[in-house]
Amino acid sequence: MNLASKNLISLFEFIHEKEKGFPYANGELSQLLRGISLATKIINREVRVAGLSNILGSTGYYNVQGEEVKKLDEYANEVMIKSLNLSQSVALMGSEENEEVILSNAEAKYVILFDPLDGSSNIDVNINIGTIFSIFRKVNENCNLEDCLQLGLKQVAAGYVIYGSSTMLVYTTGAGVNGFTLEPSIGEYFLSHPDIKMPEKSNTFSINEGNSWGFEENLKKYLEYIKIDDKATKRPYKARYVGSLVADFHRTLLKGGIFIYPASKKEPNGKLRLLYEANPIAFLAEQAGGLATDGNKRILEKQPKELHERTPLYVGSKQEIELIHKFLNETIVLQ
Ligand code: AHM
Ligand code: MG
Repeated sequence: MNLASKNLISLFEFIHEKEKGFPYANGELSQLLRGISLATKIINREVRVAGLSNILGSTGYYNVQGEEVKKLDEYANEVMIKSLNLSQSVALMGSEENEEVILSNAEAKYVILFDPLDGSSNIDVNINIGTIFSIFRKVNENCNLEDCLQLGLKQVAAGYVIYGSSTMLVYTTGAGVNGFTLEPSIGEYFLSHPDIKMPEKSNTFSINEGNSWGFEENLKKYLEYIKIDDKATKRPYKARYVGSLVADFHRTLLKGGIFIYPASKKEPNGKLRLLYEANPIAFLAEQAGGLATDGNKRILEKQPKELHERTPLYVGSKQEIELIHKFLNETIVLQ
């Protein structure tokens, strides 16, 4: 890459410009995003050599030097926590890997929730994985769990990093969605996907259909409908399912379509977590012109009750979510 010949905008230049428009901005949010950026570059480095560095395997195993080998998701969690502590910009953290909230800098004004390495079952088979984060302003001076249990609507920023064929950081602060690609040789994220808009309609669907025996009847009817051959409505739809939320959502964000992780007999509340999976993904989807619901209610309006609460998730192109809701509400009856 010839850096000198291009008009490149780094993540930090971009954040700096953005934060000028932020009410109460004092650089703390920039500092927080810097913390995430640093952590994800370190995680990226380990992900890229995962097969070589002997870092894969179960916790408690020892490598040839006799050092304890950590699973990559636990490593990613430690890196996120250390980096965010160093940034001094969060009062409280909640992680998929920690049962309880983690106190950081009591003076800081932000709360962060994150899944340090999502899709971890895909690590061993070299398929895309990611880090997801959701940021709130704290509401209590003595920050506690309640500060994490805010409506998704109150998020001040959210995003993810996808460790894919390239590494990208995609985030929103409520004024559109922007994507940055990591230039690995110099370790900097550059703006590569400005103002991302999700196509309003697209005939791609993404769901683990292996669980369909336990889906509600209306969802089964929808799945039947989208597989019927009909040129006018671009059916049958194309099936795409990676099994990493970040990867399935990233494709849906750029190309459109629908991603569903529904409630089922096996998982009555779905599988995905409201606070650090569904909420940030829903914020990004809406900011890009898409929609996100739990099949009934808008995700961003769900009142969380627990840190690790699960929710069904229907997210994607506006018209695709509207279509599936017609099935779920039984206003379409399949002929
Ligand atoms: P994880 O946080 O333990 O990695 O689990 C979440 C992942 C999501 O990335 C993905 O959408 C989903 O689980 C896939 O689940 P399934 O294997 O049931 O289809
Ligand atoms: Mg996860």
